[in-house]
Amino acid sequence: MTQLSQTYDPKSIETTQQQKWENDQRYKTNNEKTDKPTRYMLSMFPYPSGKLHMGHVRNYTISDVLSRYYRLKGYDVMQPMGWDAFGLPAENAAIANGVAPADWTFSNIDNMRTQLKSLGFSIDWSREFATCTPEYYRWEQWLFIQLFKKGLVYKKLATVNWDPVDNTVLANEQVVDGRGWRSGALVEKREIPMYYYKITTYADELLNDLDKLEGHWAPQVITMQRNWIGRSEGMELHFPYELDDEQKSLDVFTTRPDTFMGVTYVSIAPEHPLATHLAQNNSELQNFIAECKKGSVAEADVAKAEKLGMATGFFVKHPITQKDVPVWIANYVLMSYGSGAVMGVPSHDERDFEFANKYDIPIVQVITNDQATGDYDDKNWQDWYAVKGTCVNSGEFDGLNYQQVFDELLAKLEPQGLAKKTINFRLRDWGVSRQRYWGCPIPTINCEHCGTVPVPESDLPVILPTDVVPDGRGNPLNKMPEFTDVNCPECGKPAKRETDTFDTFMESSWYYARFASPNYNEGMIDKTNADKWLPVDQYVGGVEHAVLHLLYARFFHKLMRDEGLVNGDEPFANLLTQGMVLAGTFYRQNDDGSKTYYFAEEVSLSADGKTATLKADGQPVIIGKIEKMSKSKNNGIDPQATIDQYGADTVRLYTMFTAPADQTLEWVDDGLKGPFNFLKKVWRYAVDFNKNLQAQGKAQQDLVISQLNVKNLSKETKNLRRKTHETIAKLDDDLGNRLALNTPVSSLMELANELTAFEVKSSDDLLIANEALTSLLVLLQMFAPHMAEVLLENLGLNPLALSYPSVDKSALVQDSVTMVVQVNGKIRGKLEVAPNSDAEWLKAETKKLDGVVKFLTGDIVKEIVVPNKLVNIVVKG
Ligand code: ANZ
Ligand code: ZN
Repeated sequence: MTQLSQTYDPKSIETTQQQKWENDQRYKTNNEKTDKPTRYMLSMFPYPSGKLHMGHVRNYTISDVLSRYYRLKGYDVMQPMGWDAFGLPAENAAIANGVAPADWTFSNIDNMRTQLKSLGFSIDWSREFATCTPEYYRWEQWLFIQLFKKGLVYKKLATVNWDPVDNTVLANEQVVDGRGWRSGALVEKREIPMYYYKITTYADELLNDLDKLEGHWAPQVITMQRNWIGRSEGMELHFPYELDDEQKSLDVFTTRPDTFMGVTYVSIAPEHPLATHLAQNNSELQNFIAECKKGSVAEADVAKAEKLGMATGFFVKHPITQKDVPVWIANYVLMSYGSGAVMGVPSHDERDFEFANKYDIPIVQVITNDQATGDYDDKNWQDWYAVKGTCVNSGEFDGLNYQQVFDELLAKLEPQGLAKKTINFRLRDWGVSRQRYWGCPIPTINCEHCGTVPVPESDLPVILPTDVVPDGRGNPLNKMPEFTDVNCPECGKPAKRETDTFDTFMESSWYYARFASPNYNEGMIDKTNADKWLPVDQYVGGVEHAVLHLLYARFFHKLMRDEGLVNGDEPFANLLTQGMVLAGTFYRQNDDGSKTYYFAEEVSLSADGKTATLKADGQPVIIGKIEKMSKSKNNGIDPQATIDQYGADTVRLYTMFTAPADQTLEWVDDGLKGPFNFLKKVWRYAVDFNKNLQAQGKAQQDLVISQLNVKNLSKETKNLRRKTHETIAKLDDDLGNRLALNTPVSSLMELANELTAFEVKSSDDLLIANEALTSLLVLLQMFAPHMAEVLLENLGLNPLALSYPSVDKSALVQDSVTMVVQVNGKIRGKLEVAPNSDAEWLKAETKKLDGVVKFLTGDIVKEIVVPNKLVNIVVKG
């Protein structure tokens, strides 16, 4: 056997190891039915942007450590990888560089695959797929057609951002300050037909099934799901009015019918039919409505926008007081929520309050409660607004609480058709049409005679042409008759193929299920394999995907379940949302208010780290905040450069060790030295250890622990043995139960410290040191798989035959513990005693110690015993 060098050189081992794993298909999933338990480990698959970033490294290392853990524990593990390959960046790159999105995407995939492989992840690469291939997206088209037939997909008009210069629809993020990002033209709103998935049909189930997620889930993720679905119980109330001699009523949705008597106006959305009607002969209202239609269509922007309104001069009747209530058109009322109309209660609703103050609308307090102190006025009204209490200034409802008013109103108004109990969801149906080239073609044909006709299943897939370079002026598919011109499948006459493509959230909504049978040609999912692997046991990804992506995937799972493709109600049993990777920033303030950011390596820090200068000119730069790594802040650390410098094992170890997986990780370049030195130390020790063994003519089979007489071991030897088994038990609990990935690394470091300080004095000692070393290396395989495996093999062990070490409980028992003895909080001695010794006995023994006696100079006022740790005597005088 060739001797390993004493110095740890990751470059010389890592690629060799990776090659070896690839050659013997080490991490290929066992798909046969076995009696082993299975574990499906999945990290959110990447968008192939071209390069890995540190967020990826952290994400995939987490799932890799856990995958390796379950492999050691004897599970059949599946850890796949693929590419979320459709999306806007490819089109933008095409516009910038004139390359076809397909070429750009596939060459990025090649780069990133190489990078991922250089990190030594135990991925089953035979399952790899990119979502932009027809083999994948055809099943998305197939499912669309099934849902279309079932009525779970429908078409309706929707408002989009329209760039009148480039003649193209813009995504919300392509609208910058109300203008098209490329043309700079003022963006307009346009109504175009789009396809919708009826996710609202599943709203109740999506909400209720959150209770089934009993595994590891961050509570805020569940809350975000709940809020996004946004179930509100409330009441629909009608305000009667007369228009053109017709009796009608304006209905509003409210969650606070108890504030009904505080209504001082009613506001309607600019798109509300009543608004349209009232504006017919009123140019001022028409202009105002047109004004409201400008700007972004994103709901978040609507919420932030300044509240604008205009009185219509029209009145409706309050059904209880019979008084006239003015109708306003307001930009903060969404047409898509409730009935597109709101009863304005400025005294108890924040938005109404802002609106009423702006337009001098009366504010009448109608709720009082004991929690709020002082009198109700403009300044402290917030104390009241969210709180349910008792009605005041409310006529017949005075003194009643929320529920009582609710019931009274219903009893009174429902028989007249003026009130109804309702439930509203904030969740909207999912608009899936995008006017983009680089996406999955929507499989429909538009026929003048037959309308929308789905592409027959036998004609699937509708293949997206890939030799196309978009120029930013509309969807290039529209200029390709070879794509658009078809005969209608129903009447046979000439028709046009749909050129819209799916929202790219679609591909990421079911990839987790496809991984179970990635090459299956007979259908979307092969049920047998899906049953073996689903649900995903552990999903890992960024919290930014814990709202929409998660919701859509949960929705798709239910759709596929109802299609008979998968079992179970939920796609993911556990979700670990990892924290962001942050780094420090350095910048200079420019005259125009902008900032110029510098890379950390361009800057020198003062000794105390409080000031910094630019190396280039020696002039000061400002030390900015520690922020998420990003291109715009020049604070991204390139994983490749770090791997080249330290090796993948150190990078993996560092990303796991530096912070708990679900918290932010503050990247400090110097921080890599700690884990690197630790690996060097283990390397050196293991190489020396093996040399010594060989010198003694010993091999692993001569070092069998069962031959040992444990009772005769020295205290030091017992301590090392205990440390070994404590570490084995600790990691098992950390990784298997607590999902803690940072503390295992410190435990391994502690074990390595004890081992390297341990002196081998007897053959028994050698057995114990060997046990400690091999356990350390087996466990270290999860974090630093390359070097650990090389060292294990060097010791003559077969890595394929190794499993998670078992804990010898008897090794955990301590014969004695060392307790610290203090007087008035200062250490004055030590006691070597049996574990869990009696407290009274301990107090007595303490007072016999020479080191202690001389400090017992006054009255003993208190004696504190912390079991197995400490005795503290408090003296006074
Ligand atoms: C009167 C009121 C008084 C309200 C009060 C709240 C507090 P959630 O809980 O999100 O369902 N609302 C109803 N339809 C709306 C629309 N289309 N656009 C904007 N706001 C609308 O919110 C329900 C509340 O949002 C409703 O209850 C209504 O204001 C407003 F002290 O009615 B409330
Ligand atoms: Zn037709």
